[in-house]
Amino acid sequence: MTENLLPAPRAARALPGHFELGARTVVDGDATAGVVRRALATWPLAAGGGGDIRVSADASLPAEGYRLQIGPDHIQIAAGGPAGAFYAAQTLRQLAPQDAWRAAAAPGAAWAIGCAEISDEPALAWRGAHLDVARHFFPKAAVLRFIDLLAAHKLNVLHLHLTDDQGWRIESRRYPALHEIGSWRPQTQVGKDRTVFDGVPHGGYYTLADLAEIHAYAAERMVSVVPEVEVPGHARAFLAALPSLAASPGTREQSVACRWGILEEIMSPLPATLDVLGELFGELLGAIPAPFVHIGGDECVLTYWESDPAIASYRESLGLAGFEALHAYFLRQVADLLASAHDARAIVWDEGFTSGKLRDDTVVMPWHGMAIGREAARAGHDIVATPQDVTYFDHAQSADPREPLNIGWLTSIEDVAAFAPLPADWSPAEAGRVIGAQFQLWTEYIKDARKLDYTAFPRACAFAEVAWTGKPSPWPGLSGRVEAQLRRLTSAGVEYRPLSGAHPWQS
Ligand code: TNX
Repeated sequence: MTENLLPAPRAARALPGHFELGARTVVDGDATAGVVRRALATWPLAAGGGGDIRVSADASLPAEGYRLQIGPDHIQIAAGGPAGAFYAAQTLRQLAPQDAWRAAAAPGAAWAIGCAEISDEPALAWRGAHLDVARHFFPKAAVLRFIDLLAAHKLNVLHLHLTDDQGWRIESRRYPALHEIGSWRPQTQVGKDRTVFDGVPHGGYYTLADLAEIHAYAAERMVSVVPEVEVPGHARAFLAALPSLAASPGTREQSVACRWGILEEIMSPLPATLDVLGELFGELLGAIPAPFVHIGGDECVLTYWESDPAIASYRESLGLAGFEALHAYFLRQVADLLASAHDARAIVWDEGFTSGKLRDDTVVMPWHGMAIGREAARAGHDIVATPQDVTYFDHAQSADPREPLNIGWLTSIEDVAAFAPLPADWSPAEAGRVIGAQFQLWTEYIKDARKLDYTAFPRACAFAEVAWTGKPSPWPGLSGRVEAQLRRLTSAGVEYRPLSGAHPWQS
């Protein structure tokens, strides 16, 4: 039923009759047909069915746009490009019975798909999900499954937060200490108490081959991977492996962090750090040839810069007024390096923008709120809307005492549905800087894939609607379509939070 599609298409009209989709259905057409054929090959099609699906490129449509005409004997897909064809296939799967979301076919009949005419395209180019694999490591299989779920929601960016104080998750052939020492910690803080630890080692990292595989798997599903390497702060794991690159050496902790929060240890901004980062980006971007690379820049305590004589005189030699300006200068250098060596654009959290002048093409993620995003947009930066009050899914889903341990606050699905990534009072020039929106999954309190399911869904369903349509989709109107999507996720085996609240075993 077209009214159960999520995200909602631009225009849809149900028609009489139905098409029978099954193993005997043939996919043909031009080069874009391959995308649809590959998608169908992963579906649990029942024996039987028939008819054909004709796919063709239509240059008058945007790359991610498509037109889907379902008749009783033929399905016609016109796609702006491979992404459009892929999204047409996702829509088709949502129009099938919920068993279409299983991994293999239960014995049964071909799927009856109601005849319809749909024309669709996204409002926002960047429809992202951020996953912190540093605080807790998520094995490759969990990441691949997450990519499948993003693609099913027509989301197209996976921002992987690969490094932080508590873990470095990237193999380095040049500096193996990074994955040997930086990828694990002996124990982890228990709950919110920073003085109590569980005594259980935690760790893991992706080899460069794993990262290349994640990138390729995502690309087949029209998802771009944006790797993040945090500089210069949130770097305890990096500095545990490469202690000579720390500011104020000798005065600080020299181990992978076991507790959460803002820690003082920070990379030195001297050229030696940039040289090493340059080599590491070479390795990383060899595996993931990403056009955007996130370099963090958030929550930096600059005390160890101030107390380090070499860094203080470096700042003076550059004629920079203060250490904040040096922070911006350092981010600018990393961004220059990415641009010159890899033709990649840097992304920073908003502290990068408030600390001083960035490279003009640096993208800002305004996590402190849309007001900061607006300032960055006015200053000429592209932004991806990431305000923590609505896009931080590590916040509690409800005030119900049954909610499992979370970082606090409250971000309900209603809040997500009401989110306006293009605020009504922004000028067209300001709104034109919003390249998209993204939800965040920080994993201090998300230890495994089951809790990840619970935390991500169903808020990600509401988010997908907002990101695809570019505007709020008030909850009462959206709820029926989210319920339909949750039936599909049930078939897919996703352990989401039921709309009525946590199951006893999820609390
Ligand atoms: C702030 S958002 C952080 C993260 C934490 C998160 C928890 C940002 C750029 N920094 O390091 O995980 O809050 O919500």
